[in-house]
Amino acid sequence: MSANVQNPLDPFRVREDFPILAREVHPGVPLVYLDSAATSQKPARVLDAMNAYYTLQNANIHRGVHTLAEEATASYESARERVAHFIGAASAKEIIYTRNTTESINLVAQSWGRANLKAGDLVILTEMEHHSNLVPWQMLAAQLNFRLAFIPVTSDGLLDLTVYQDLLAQGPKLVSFMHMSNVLGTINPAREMIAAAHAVGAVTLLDGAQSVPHFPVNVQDLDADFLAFSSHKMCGPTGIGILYGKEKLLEAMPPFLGGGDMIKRVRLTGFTANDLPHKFEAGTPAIAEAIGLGAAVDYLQAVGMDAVAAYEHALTEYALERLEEIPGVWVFGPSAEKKGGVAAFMLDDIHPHDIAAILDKHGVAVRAGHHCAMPLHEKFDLPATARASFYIYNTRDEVDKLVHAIYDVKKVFG
Ligand code: C6P
Repeated sequence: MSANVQNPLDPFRVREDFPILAREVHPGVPLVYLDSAATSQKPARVLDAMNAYYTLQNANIHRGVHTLAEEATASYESARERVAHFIGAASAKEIIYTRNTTESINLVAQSWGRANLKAGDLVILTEMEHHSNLVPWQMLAAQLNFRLAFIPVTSDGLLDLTVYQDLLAQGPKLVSFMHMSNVLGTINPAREMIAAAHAVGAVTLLDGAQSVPHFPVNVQDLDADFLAFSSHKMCGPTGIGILYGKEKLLEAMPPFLGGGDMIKRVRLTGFTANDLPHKFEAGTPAIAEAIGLGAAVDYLQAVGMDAVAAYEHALTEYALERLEEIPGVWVFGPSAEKKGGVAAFMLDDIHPHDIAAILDKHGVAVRAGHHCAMPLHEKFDLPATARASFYIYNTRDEVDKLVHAIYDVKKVFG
């Protein structure tokens, strides 16, 4: 049940914790899972924790005084404490459970945004954002009439921070950006960008969907006002995400969704909102998923986030070296030292969907498409890319299999 603790990380020992990695995807063809940026695989300890909840504790939370309800509530809240500790939050009150990163960002837009943004205001985003950090602001801007401005992406896949400085001089109310790009792999200088935003009085939202699973992220060190991330990309289940917010900001924000659990008192004429964090958690939440997330956090902490980051960095360096050896391969984004474990690539003029379909015959799972970053692809005039993404259970041998399979794609297309 326990994580294979090690430092440095040994991927072969890690792999033993993930039952799915033992399967074949076609007869005699083992799975080479290179799609963890879309969703990670889950270790047995996460599956076991969720199964144990349903088998032994299943009850609704915060409502009953019976033993099962008390145990389920304790498990649910204990997971929140562990998530708070994992990202260095000052208190578990600052951890709001949502459904995913997307909902976390929508919560900030609909609650903080509606209360604080008005016509003529400026919100800064970047050209590399995932649709989750574009569309909620576009929807709100259309209603409230504030302006959106975008930090450009340079040809080498970095944010143009000179333009950022110019935009900051216009006095934005909010700066919302991704910590690590799900396409370019770029790791943005979050601490510096947040400090610069604070210097002009702007609030900051960091999209940590691709950072929190892959390297140590400490909200107090970064001084992030909000941080959004998803359990399913960090060894946990789908259906649960996290919004971290500084207590002072969350206290001042109106509730997002209304209903049970988010209230202290309801009269026919109105209601009094509950205390944090429950004010933002309306209705029966994803209880088993929160418990699974708690187990995922325990797992990653046992492996060690420094070890995770170091291992993935070395593997990504190796993968980029090997990919760039292949004639006709072009990898999108910056060089390895500025990049996390993502390699989005083009191969000759072969459509990425065809690449992905042939790789699948070799058991190699990659994602093909725009990866929910259409504006970024459009900027570079790319209809789509094929993307391999790495996590703690991937090995050099799997990178070699990817490379071998790409040569087969070249062969098929002559
Ligand atoms: N990116 C990918 O394959 P959700 O779907 O809400 O859990 O996460 C949204 C999201 C937000 N920001 C970034 C940087 C992301 O990478 C994602 C999810 C997946 O790249 C699915 S589109």
